[in-house]
Amino acid sequence: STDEDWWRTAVVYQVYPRSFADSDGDGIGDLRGLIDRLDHLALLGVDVVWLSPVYRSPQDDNGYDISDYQDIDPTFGTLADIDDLVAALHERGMRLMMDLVVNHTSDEHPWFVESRSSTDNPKRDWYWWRAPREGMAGGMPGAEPTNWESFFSGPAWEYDEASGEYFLHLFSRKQPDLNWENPEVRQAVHAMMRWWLDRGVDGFRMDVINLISKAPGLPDGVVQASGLGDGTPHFMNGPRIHEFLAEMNREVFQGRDSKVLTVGEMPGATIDDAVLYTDPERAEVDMVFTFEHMDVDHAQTKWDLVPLRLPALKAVLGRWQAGLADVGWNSLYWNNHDQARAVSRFGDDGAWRVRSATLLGTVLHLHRGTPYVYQGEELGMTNHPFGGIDTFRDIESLNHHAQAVGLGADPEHVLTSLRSRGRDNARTPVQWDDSPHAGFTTGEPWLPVNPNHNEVNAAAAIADEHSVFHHYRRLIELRHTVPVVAHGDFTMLLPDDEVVYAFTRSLDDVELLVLANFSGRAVQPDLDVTGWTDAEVLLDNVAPGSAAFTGRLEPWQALVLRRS
Ligand code: ISL
Repeated sequence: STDEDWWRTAVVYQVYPRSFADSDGDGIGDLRGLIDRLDHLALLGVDVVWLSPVYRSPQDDNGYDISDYQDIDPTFGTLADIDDLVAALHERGMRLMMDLVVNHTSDEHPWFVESRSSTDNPKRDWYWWRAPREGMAGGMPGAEPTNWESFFSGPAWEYDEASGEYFLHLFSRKQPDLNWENPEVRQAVHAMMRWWLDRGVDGFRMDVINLISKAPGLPDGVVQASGLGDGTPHFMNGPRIHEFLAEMNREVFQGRDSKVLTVGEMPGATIDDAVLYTDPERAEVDMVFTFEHMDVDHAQTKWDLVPLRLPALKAVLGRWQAGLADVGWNSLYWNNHDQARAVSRFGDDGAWRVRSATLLGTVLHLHRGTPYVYQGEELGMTNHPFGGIDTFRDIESLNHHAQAVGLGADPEHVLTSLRSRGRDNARTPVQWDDSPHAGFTTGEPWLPVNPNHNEVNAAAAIADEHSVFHHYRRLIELRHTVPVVAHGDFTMLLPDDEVVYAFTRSLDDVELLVLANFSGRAVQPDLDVTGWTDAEVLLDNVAPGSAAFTGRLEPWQALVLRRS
């Protein structure tokens, strides 16, 4: 692979700084805490750190509401700490990818403060301001300019008494949407991005970037069970999105000394969209985060739980592998700061925690694309045993609970979904050791540490060669050293099997067979295994490890076989 293509063999590690490591005892993670723990990441072997937002922010959505793009929130540290982080990462051969949150700002950002100050302020048009619906008084229920529902429950419009107009917020009311139709907005964002690259950062993860182009006229959406409209057809992959991304690429990334790594977070992007977004010839972004595989275990909304059916998961991931085989590139993830812990969601976080966590890692990391590891995933961290609503902190969960209970839902039922799918599951502190707050902080952690940290922690995992940590370390090493893992063709096998996830990878004369048993009982995969029973076992998550494949898989066993 060429210099320009280094990222095709890379593995990215996501740090959610609030929950990673706290250096000053205030109970909230910070940049110094991260810098002090970089040896953990170097030992794991990752190439890139994606850092969730550390910019100045009122923290309404834990930093995804930014009030100054060119400063660090005092909770996390200073610009000097970022410079130190970049230097410390580069020293260890790793790179830094910043979170770029430019669909919206905080309502406390000076741009919005000015925009709100009067209808003829020069920045008025930097956001989406609209009069109340014809013939209705502003602030009355139903007077919102469109019927769109916010991602965080309730209407996507907030009434501003002073000017008698509404502003659009697809997320919380403290996250007003920027108006990308206005060229000054785009230029201001580009300038800010260049400033970060000049400072030494290596890439951007772009928050909900496929929502930045809204359909002119802002049409109403189809009314949902909530009584509000689904606006997504009018702002997901909107009319000017490709133009905006190509322009950004031209204005910010081209002509730089080293390649800037980019990944677009894109809810609602189809494979066809993703081919366009990630076609290198079109020069938009390197890869996108799809949400399709995150939707397989829920019904209408993420809160309507349905059990995982393995064929549905395989169908989605298999289609993305095939769809981006010739043009474009996949990103691969089970976890991030918005999702429940994968081992609790798709594995068995009880008796088979280590087995199922290592199985999930094996399946994901043997796909073609760039794998992302979310902090704690490499330790097999699990969902947290949340209690009542007062134990949750996340605005998405709190708003959903208030709305659903307000509409008459059974509170216990709502809590069951929150406990299983709430974003706080991903946000409990990283478990470093078995000390009282798991070595995360000397103070009171902002969200409690999972009680299982006595058993599940980094110190214990590093000391145990059969741990989830060392399995992930081996997976990352395979991607770096075995070309078929990064570059080989992908073929899904047994699409209808409810229990076995099986596929091959091939490059030149080398072929891999990956077999994974998603169940707690031994199985015989329904495959013709001729030619595989004497293949080399490249990786096995069952200690002490198979000498050869016998045709049978142990509970939650995952095997990688190689022949040439
Ligand atoms: O979490 C979600 C579904 O499980 C989504 O509603 C989520 O908000 C969406 O995926 C967008 O996420 C990103 O933008 C949000 C922020 O709250 C998330 O943390 C971020 O990843 C608004 O900036």
